[in-house]
Amino acid sequence: MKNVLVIGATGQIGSELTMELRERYGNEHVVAGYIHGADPHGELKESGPSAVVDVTDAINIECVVKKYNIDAIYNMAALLSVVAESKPILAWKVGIDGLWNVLEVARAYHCSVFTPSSIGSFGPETPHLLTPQDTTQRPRTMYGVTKVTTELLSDYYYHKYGVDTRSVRFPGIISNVTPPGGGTTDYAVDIYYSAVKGEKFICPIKKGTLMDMMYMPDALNAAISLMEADPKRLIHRNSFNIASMSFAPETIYTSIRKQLPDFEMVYDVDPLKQAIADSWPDCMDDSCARNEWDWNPSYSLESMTSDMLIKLRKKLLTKATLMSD
Ligand code: AKB
Repeated sequence: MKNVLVIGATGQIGSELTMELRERYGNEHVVAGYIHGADPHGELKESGPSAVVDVTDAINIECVVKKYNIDAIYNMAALLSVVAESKPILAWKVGIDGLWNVLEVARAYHCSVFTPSSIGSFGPETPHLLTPQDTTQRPRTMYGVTKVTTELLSDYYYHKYGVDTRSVRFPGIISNVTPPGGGTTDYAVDIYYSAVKGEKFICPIKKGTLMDMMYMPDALNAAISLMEADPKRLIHRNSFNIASMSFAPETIYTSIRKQLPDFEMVYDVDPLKQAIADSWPDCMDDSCARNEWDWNPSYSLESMTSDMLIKLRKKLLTKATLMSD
């Protein structure tokens, strides 16, 4: 049986990834790695082992890998695109110095490693429509610089040392569990919270701005399926384009209005977020992922909207009931 360590297990993707891995591999086989101040709570804390894992501390990572006899590491620690622009040195330290530590430990202890890349690894010169798997990657953000470096360093460790590194380029991820923090695509999560709370949504991204997006269950499935894929079929490794839906703000707004006709949205464009969004693909070509490891997403915008609204209503109602007790 595999033993898995998730680094960044209390973050937006890490928290749900840890629970999904526990479901598939057994609770005791999946360690939730977190940093002080972002401790796990509730089910995440109670359902399985957890340990402090600071990605910038190689000895700390090594101790946890040794203690739990880890075979696979999901390295989810990173700063998102907007926050990385205001903290570029920290973004590099966590994203790249951290990755280097993970790869060195993986090399010594024969672990496989998943480290996500992103649509942020592309830049203004990249073809925006059906962005190819192998194409120009000259991002102008620090987030993008760290993601391209992640891809290159991960491939380097595979070719040079045989470390089994794998990665996907995540689109904006939409979820009803842990909110994202500091990303360009966060608006596509925030809009659902405003809709369910009955508040007017102020959209920071301009009408007509297309970006790839994905519902969390598909994102989790992508990461785990790639890690479980037959290595003989993989022509690419770091990193695969994956896509499921691409929309602009007015399209997600219309999708929500079909169920909540009184919901209102106005625009107040954030220039930094808009510049980043404009430099990213409109929609990626994910045929390599489909051919090499059978990637096939389940959710469309409409099915995601239905599920998000049901789950968020329930979540906010439970929260309100708990507060009134
Ligand atoms: C962000 O907006 O920074 C992230 C991403 C697309 O990688 N959600």
